[in-house]
Amino acid sequence: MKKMMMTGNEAIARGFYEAGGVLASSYPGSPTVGILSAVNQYDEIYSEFSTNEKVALEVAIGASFNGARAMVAMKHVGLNISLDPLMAFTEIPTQGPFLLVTGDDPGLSSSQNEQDNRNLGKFANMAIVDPSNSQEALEFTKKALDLSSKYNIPMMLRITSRLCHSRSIVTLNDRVEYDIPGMEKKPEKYCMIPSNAKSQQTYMKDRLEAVEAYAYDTSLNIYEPTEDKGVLIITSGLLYENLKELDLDVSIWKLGLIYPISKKRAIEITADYDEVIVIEEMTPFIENELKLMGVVCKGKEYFSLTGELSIEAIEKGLEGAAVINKINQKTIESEPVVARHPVFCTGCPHRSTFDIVKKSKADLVIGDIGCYSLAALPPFEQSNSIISMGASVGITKGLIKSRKNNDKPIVSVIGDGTFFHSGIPSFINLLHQSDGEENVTFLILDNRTTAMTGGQHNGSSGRFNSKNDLKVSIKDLLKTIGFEEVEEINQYNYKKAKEKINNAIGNKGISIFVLNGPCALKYKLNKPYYYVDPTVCIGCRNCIHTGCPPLEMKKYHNIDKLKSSIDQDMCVGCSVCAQVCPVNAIKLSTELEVEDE
Ligand SMILES: Cc1ncc(C[n+]2csc(CCOP(=O)(O)OP(=O)(O)O)c2C)c(N)n1
Ligand code: SF4
Ligand code: SF4
Ligand code: SF4
Repeated sequence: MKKMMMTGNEAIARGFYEAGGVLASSYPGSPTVGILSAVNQYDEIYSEFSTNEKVALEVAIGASFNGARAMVAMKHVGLNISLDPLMAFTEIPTQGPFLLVTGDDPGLSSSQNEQDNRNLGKFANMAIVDPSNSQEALEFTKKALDLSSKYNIPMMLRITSRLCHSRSIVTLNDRVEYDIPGMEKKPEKYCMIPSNAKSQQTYMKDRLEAVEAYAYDTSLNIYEPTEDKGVLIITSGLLYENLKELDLDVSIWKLGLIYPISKKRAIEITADYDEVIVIEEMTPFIENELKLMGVVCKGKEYFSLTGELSIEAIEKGLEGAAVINKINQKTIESEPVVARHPVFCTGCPHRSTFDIVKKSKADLVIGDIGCYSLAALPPFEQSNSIISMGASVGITKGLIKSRKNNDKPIVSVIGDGTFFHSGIPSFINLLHQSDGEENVTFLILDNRTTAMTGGQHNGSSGRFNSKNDLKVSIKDLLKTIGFEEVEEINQYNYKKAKEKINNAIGNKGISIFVLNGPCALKYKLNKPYYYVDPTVCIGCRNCIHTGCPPLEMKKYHNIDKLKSSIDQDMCVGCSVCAQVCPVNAIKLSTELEVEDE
């Protein structure tokens, strides 16, 4: 049998392939973005990054209605915007096996919040599996689809960031094909009007009870008893692997199916022990489930409600619970990680925008989610709020409609990806709402990609999916919606962009600019480099304050004062530093070559 090293994300993709998956949809977001990229290699599966998570979910629902095996994957917060269709869909007995993969992010490695979607899975009456390694990610994907098929229940596979990205060996199997029966013509089942929906409530309860009965001796859960019946640890997911690293002589009940848990089995197993400790990240989900069953256990008394539970954190928690002294322990010490501050890439188009905004008279800058969120950090520090994708426009409206000193200028920022994801309704909500007294400058940063999540295509990329070309002009769209004045600006033309943005900030009314510098990384900006003439440089550091990585102050031979310099191997020639220099000390290398000749 073939074996391969795979990340958790790749293993889920493989599991879906082997399980006869037909359609996989997603919206990019860490940590699950890699699932769809991996699914893409399997020709048997139709896959798409949809416009947002709600649309992705709806596409997967359509395939499931058709009787096909469907999967939708999203980051944890994506589930929030999908919740409306999800809550109605999960009431319906599942036709085609359906799997929702949620990527939770304990420790917020790349998210605006920590959110434990096990609670949302339960809230939506789904059964939930929680794999511990890549092999389980593959197997649980297949098993979840089988359970969905057997019990007509929509399944959730919950995975966390570290497992999505870490690699371990998986065994591969062949794909199994299933018939696709087509959508049943049963409006009483699929039309969720009150009279139809009422009966589904009982059905949801029944099918969860059936899965709970299955959970009694499921192979998804592993019970590892030891001789000593002092302590039982109950855990799931990657934490099981972390716990095993401690090499403790202690009984473990590892749950793979974390909801519903078999009450009968939980009571039977825990009854043998003096003490039951639950180890889980974020909320006390398993702990509360057990307590509802009457099982006496402890968990969050010893383990943090926030962040990842590393091997050290588990060890510390078990020490706090006075468990670790009762058992022989092996301390693992991990290397400290050196923190690096995130910055815009070399030549990033967002750099000039925020340099302009920083030097402007803007009173507030309302940010949004994308690479441009980095503007909240040094050297720019230009964001007064960042909440969730697409929220900036609505928040801006709330501010202007509730302010007395309304003429204080606001700059409101949104990227193209975020505009298409959820910004459009907010712009419509703003239409014809201006009394001319407010002062808002909207900057739509159209870098023609969804850059922060790895450069996926979106409506303005010019290639929306692998088959069809699509280039939605944000300017034309906003004009069609009804905004009369929308202007495009080239962000790399710093001086012109600065003049227009400052002019808008200096005047009342709503101004909308689409700033259209392509993402330097995705579109591989690579122009002749710039260099600093130290004899002209006055050391003012204007260029340094743009934060472009090739720039640094250095000591030149025979010059006392520190002067700026550019690492020519790194510079991609965007010209922004040259344009902010007050004395034209930064010059284009091609000119240098001409001079040399
Ligand atoms: C609801 C939700 N889904 C997905 C994400 C992950 N995510 C972070 S930024 C981003 C898109 C950013 O694209 P864009 O607005 O074009 O900005 P860019 O990164 O290109 O500058 C996405 C999808 C998220 N934060 N929230
Ligand atoms: S990925 Fe693109 S948009 Fe993001 S920081 Fe880099 S150049 Fe800028
Ligand atoms: S020209 Fe200046 S700002 Fe642009 S990439 Fe080179 S060093 Fe950075
Ligand atoms: S902006 Fe110009 S003068 Fe100022 S430090 Fe940079 S190169 Fe020197």
